[in-house]
Amino acid sequence: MLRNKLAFVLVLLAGLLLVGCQAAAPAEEPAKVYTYPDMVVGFIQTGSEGGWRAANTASFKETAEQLGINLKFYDAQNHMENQLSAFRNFIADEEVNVIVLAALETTGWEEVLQEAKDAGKLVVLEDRRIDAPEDMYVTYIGSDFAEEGRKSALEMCKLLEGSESKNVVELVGNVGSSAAKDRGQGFREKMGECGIEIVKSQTANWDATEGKAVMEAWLNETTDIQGVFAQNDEMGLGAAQAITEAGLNPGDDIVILTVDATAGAFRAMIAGDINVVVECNPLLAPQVYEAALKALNGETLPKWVPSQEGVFYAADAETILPTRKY
Ligand code: GYE
Repeated sequence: MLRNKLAFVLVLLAGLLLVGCQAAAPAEEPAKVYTYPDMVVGFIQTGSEGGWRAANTASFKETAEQLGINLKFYDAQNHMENQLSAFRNFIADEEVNVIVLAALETTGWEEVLQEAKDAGKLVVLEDRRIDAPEDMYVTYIGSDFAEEGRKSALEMCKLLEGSESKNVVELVGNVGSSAAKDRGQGFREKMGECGIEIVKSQTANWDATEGKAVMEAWLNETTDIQGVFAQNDEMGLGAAQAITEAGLNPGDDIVILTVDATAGAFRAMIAGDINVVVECNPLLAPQVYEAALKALNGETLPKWVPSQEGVFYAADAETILPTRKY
């Protein structure tokens, strides 16, 4: 009898204790569900080096406005040190919860990425990939630049079909960037399929004026050039000017292939100066903001979401240009 009473008291005590603890333990705060207006994005842009970049910047500014995102935009004017100091400023900015980076170069990021991680800032890469461990950033949203290079070589093969020699000159983007490295590597992977030889290769920093100057210098040395592989539209437009001023016909005596597909390249295709354009999509903001919001709400994302892109030909340029957004 006594034993039963004792057992009952013990059970009662245990029960009270449990209730007591639960009453004492504060109910766990439900996790905050972030919405776009909760996002404060520190955006580090490369600079403003041409049509593609202008479209990319506009995509981020306009989409942030539409979604009610607080965007702190920084233009690094194509200086890596500016990007690094802006990155640290955004880490120190308590308001900022997401840092978006368009990296000028692939290397030099691990230290600041670790600082961002320690400070609880999410980092999303847009446009350009970097060489850093994947666990140091949420995801990379951008193009398959190597694939753009491979496509460019195969299209150049078609343009030079039947040509006795296939001497191609390459106008390269800014040294150290993933876009320049990967496009060049992709082109070299496929150029052997039709015996293309890269006889000259030099950076023109994505710039029309520099593209013109570099092409002028090459044409002063030799006119035994059958094709130009310009890693972006602006450099190709500069090369076309130099070819014209050398008394040759761009798009005919020397074929030109560019990458990006901005409106300027379409107009040059219509004018007959450029033959083929490989697309690179700059309108990445909606995907980037969506990814950042998912990550803020605790979702794990694939590390790379490649953009879908096409190839455009001079013959179709007039019809397609009116449909283009940039
Ligand atoms: O091709 C060029 C720009 O990173 C994909 O940068 C981008 C490149 C683009 O300056 O026009």
